[in-house]
Amino acid sequence: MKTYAIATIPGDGIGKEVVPAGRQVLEALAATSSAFRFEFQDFDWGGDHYRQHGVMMPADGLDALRGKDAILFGSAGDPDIADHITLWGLRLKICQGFDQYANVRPTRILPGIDAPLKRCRAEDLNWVIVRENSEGEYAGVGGRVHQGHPIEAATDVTMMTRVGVERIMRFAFRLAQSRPRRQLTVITKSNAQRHAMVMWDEIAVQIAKEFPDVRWDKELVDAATARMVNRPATLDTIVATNLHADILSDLAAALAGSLGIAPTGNIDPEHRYPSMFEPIHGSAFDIMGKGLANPVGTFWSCVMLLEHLGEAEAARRLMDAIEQVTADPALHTGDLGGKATTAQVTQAVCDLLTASLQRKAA
Ligand code: NAD
Ligand code: K
Ligand code: MN
Repeated sequence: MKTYAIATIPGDGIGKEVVPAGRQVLEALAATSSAFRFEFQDFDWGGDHYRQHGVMMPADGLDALRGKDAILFGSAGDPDIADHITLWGLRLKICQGFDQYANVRPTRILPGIDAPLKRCRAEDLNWVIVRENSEGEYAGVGGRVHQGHPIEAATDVTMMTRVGVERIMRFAFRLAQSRPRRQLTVITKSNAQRHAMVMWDEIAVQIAKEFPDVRWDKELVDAATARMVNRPATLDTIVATNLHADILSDLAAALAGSLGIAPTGNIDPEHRYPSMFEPIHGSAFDIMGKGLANPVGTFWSCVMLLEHLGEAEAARRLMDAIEQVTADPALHTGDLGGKATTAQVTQAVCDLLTASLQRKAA
C-alpha cells in the first residue's frame, strides 16, 4: 500500500474550518481504499503565528514542506494584519518557493446548483482557467519612494520572462489538447500594455505551432468578462496572466454558483516540488468561526490533489460524492441559499464514500 505524506496548512479565517473538513474527507476515502493511505502533518502558520513570532511562517518552513507529496491549503488573510503581509508571507512564499507556476482553476455548474446565468445550461459552462502563477503583475518588482511626501511615487512592475511565458503557454495548450473540445482562449491586454503583453501574444503564436490540433483564439481581458457572461459556451480552456486570471476566476466561480465551491491547484508540472491545492476563496471574515463555510471548494481541491498524485479512481469517487451532495438542496450552505453547516456537508460526503464502498463489496 502506498503512503502519501500530505501537509495541511489551514491558515486563517474559514481556512481553519474547511481544511480539517478536507482532511476528514480524505481520511474517509483512504479508509475505504486498499491502494493508499495518508500521513498528515498540520502546520499552524498564518495570522496567529505572525502575532506570536512576527512572521507568517518560520524561515525554514519550505524545508519542512519539501519532502511532502502534496499540500492542502486554506487561506491567508487576517482582519488585523495587512493583506499584503499575509499573502506574501505565506501563500506566495510557497507558490514561488516551489515554482508552482501553473495555477489550474476548473469551473463548471455542479448538479443542484442555482447559477445566476439564466440563459446558460449547465453544459454551456465547463471551463478551466490556467493562471500564470510565478511572475507577471505579482512578480514583486517595484517600490515606493518619498513615502508621505507630495512627490511620493510607487510602482508594481509587470515582469514577464520568455521562459515563464513559454512554459505556461505550453502547459495551457497541452491541457486544452487533453480536453474533448481541444480549444484554448489566450487572454491578453496588448492594446494597452504594449511590452509584456505583446511578448505574451507573440509567444502564444509560437507555442500554438507545437499544437496544430488545438483551436485557439485571443481575447482582451475586459471583453473576456462580457464573453463569460454572454457566450459562456464559446469558452473551454483559458490562459491568462497572474492578475487577469485571478480576477477572471472569481467571476467564473460566481457564474458557477458560488466562490465557496471553486477549487484550484498551484502546480509544479515538473514534479520537482510538492504542489499545493486550495479553495480559491479567502478567509471570509464575515462568516469565520461560525461553522457556516461551504467546504465544497476544498473537497473539489482534494479531487485535484488526488488526480495530481495519480489516484484517478479515488478522485472520481470523491467527485461523485461531492456531486451527490450538491444535488441535495438540504445540504446547501448559506452561500448557496441553504441552511446546512460545514460539519453536515462534510459528514454527508464521508457517509457517501463509506456507502459506495459497502455497495461495491455487497
Ligand atoms: P473571501 O473569499 O474571503 O470572501 C468573499 C465573500 O465570499 C465573503 O462574503 C465570504 O463570506 C464568501 N465566501 C468565501 N468563501 C466562502 C465559503 N467557503 N463558504 C461560504 N461563503 C464564502 O474574499 P475577501 O473578503 O476578498 O478576502 C478576505 C481575506 O482573505 C483577505 O485577507 C484576503 O487577502 C484573503 N484571501 C486569501 C486568499 C488565499 O489565501 N488564497 C484568496 C482570496 C482572499
Ligand atoms: K485559498
Ligand atoms: Mn484571488
